[in-house]
Amino acid sequence: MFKWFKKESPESPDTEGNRPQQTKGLWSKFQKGLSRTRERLKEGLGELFVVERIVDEAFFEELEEALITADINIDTVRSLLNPLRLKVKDGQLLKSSECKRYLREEMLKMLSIPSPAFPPLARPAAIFLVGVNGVGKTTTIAKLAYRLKSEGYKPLLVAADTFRAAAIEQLETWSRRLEVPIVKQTPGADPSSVVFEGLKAAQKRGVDIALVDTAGRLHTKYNLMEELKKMARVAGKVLEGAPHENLLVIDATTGQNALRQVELFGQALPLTGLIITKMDGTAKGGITLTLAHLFKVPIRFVGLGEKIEDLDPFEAEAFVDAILP
Ligand SMILES: Nc1nc2c(ncn2[C@@H]2O[C@H](COP(=O)(O)OP(=O)(O)OP(=O)(O)O)[C@@H](O)[C@H]2O)c(=O)[nH]1
Ligand SMILES: [Mg+2]
Repeated sequence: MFKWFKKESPESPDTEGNRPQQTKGLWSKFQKGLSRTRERLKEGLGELFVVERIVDEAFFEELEEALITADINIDTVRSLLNPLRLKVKDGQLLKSSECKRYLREEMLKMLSIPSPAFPPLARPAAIFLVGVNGVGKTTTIAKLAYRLKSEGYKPLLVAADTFRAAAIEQLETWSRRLEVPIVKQTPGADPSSVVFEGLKAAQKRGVDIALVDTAGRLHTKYNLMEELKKMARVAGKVLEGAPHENLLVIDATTGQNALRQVELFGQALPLTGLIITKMDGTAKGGITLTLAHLFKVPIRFVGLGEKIEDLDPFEAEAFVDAILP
């Protein structure tokens, strides 16, 4: 069975530097999906890494500016460059190519946050997807259900976004297309009651993973965040330890507002990971680094397109290779 996480998959290149076939696929998807961020960085970097030179403070300042244009925030940029600046201050002569190699390593360190195995081991496991409006929660649930099903797991969709009839219909459409069962109630029903019914059904039907779709909500709306907490409490009453994952979905095109979203959703629920969607449509992929740096919440998946197979496990090395021109 295909393993989703790097610890379990043969990710390292062999002695000739060739990557295994499966990893090559992931690398090229990241390359393609993140091309706009890479282009933006390339423009910003200009000649910085083209002509080999010994780096100085002026070089660092230019590099700083270039990284900021890809939506990496200033604090993150400084922590990336600090170790390099220190080397130079200590009198080391650093070539621009070495600087690039160190930068890559610093980025990798920043992104390498230990994350639990996916899917969680509990059976059934309950996974909540939460986030503000339109970030791609429902689509991502469908993509996850597709992945899980093709891995031989039995997923179940729980339509706990009862806010709009269209939201339930959207999930129903996926349920039919993917031939994955769904638990739903009528529009306007209490989302916690759908969670209760959904997780009970998951238990009864021997489902492996219940994927709970939640309504988009503004992180600044107190009542909506309280509703989310209630849904989580109800889940915990049905299944021990549930929700086993609270995944916050972030739209990469959002930019720096994502920071506030992680902060406030994180106050409502213990976030076990982030899913960053719409990486393919933006030059702002650098936000990924800032989120990892400031919150230390692992990035679990990235959305690299609109198709059902366009959700990939986050791979720090593939990401860094894809954004650094
Ligand atoms: N290009 C691209 N589009 C995406 C990606 N993920 C989701 N989308 C698109 O984003 C739009 C919104 O997706 P939804 O899944 O309905 O978002 P949502 O968070 O469930 O929205 P609400 O339930 O209204 O809060 C759809 O048009 C999706 O096709 C992605 O990774 N790349
Ligand atoms: Mg939705």
